[in-house]
Amino acid sequence: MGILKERFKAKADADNATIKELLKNHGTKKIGEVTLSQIYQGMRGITGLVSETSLLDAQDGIRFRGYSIPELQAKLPKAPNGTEPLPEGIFYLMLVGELPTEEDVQYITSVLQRRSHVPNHVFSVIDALPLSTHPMTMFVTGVMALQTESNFAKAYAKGISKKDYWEPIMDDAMDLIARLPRIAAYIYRRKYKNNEHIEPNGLLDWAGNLAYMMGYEQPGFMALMRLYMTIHADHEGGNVSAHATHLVGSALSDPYLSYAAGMNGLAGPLHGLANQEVIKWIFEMRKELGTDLPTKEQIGEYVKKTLSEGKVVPGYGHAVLRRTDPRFEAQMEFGKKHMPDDPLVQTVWNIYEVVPPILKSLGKIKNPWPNVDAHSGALLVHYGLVEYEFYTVLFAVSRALGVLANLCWDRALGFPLERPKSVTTRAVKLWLEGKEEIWGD
Ligand code: HAX
Repeated sequence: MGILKERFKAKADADNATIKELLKNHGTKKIGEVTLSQIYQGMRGITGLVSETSLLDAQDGIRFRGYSIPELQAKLPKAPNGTEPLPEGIFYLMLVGELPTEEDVQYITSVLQRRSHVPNHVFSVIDALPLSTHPMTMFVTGVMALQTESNFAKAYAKGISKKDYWEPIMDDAMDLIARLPRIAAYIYRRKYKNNEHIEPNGLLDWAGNLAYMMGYEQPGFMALMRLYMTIHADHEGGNVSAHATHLVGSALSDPYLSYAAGMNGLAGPLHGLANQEVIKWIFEMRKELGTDLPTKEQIGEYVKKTLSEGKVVPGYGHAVLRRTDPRFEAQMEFGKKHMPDDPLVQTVWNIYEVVPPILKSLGKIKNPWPNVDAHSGALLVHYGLVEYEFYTVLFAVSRALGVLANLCWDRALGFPLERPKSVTTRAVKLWLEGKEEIWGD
């Protein structure tokens, strides 16, 4: 057993004991009440999941094991001469619950390098798809093809004991994380770079190697990838991608199946696909207005037009946050440092000044502030990554760190099959008339 597994097991044993005690003493305590509006409106605010890796506060933003994004930028180990945290570090933090040392992060990098081989059939499966296929469809198809490699599926077929599930789950999680950059870069080069591929560079860290295999060797882009992969990794348990991965995993579907399910959710425009929608929307605005740097007045008119057509302003709003997303702020800082004069980045900042008051004035939007997706594309375009349909694949590679760390915890803590109760409107009406027995079983 490697050091990562040893540390994880020690923490899991301690946490299992804590949870047992907690449930013994407080298991019947109520944590909230559920209203009829909540069950009809996307279960907002219903506490119904445990997700150990991060916690989202409406005002504070995301905290990973208690650490905010600025704290992590300061405290997580960086690449040699690098300025941004290495995402291997946030994975360690989510998995083990403690900040990693430089050596811990180097260890994760080397484990991921060792596990990164992608079998040929995965590329053949991707190659069988038409070139016009959306990159997220190619990506999830590649992940599904990789499922042949699942340690957990094989161990389960052989009859592994429930108490040992976590170990092959962790092996699958590490293998999958190690292999995703290769799959993502393969899709990028196949679709956009004449099918000319770049072999991995065994000396680079996980995010640096992704940049390298995609064909982006500029130090600025590598730094951006490290930041990007760190800040997109997790956003507590209830968002669509995290929740779907956790839900499917609760049926003991292996990590490949569970992660693919989650990423199908990330591919929706109200979730991760919003990053492509933002740049598409800005490009369309620039085309329509005939300028690369629209004025605030022009942006305001364009926003009103978007709303009048019954569409959302992509990159704005959030189901939980009630402030500017700290992940937006981290990217804004990166922009100020590396490309303050870029007209597209400046347009993103102008949109930030214009959109919130307009959304507020509608009176129905709970959060008029930008989310993570409002900024990411403009930074990528700056380095030449203009193929915006690919952006959600980058998000998916990063999100693997959080949702797969969570799957390890789900199995280590023995969480059961997830199965909430649903109702029909007929049953609700009868219940309101006082006929409660109609709920069924
Ligand atoms: N533009 C226009 N209208 C918006 C809006 C926006 N950006 N955000 C919310 N609204 C509307 C909703 O559509 C809803 O309208 P109706 O009552 O007419 O249906 C109303 O305002 C109330 O919505 P809400 O309660 O404030 O927001 P929700 O929790 O229902 O939805 C969303 C949260 C993120 C889905 C929403 O804000 C949205 O569609 N934003 C644009 C898409 C986007 O940026 N998604 C990425 C979110 C972050 C993420 O997951 N990244 O991966």
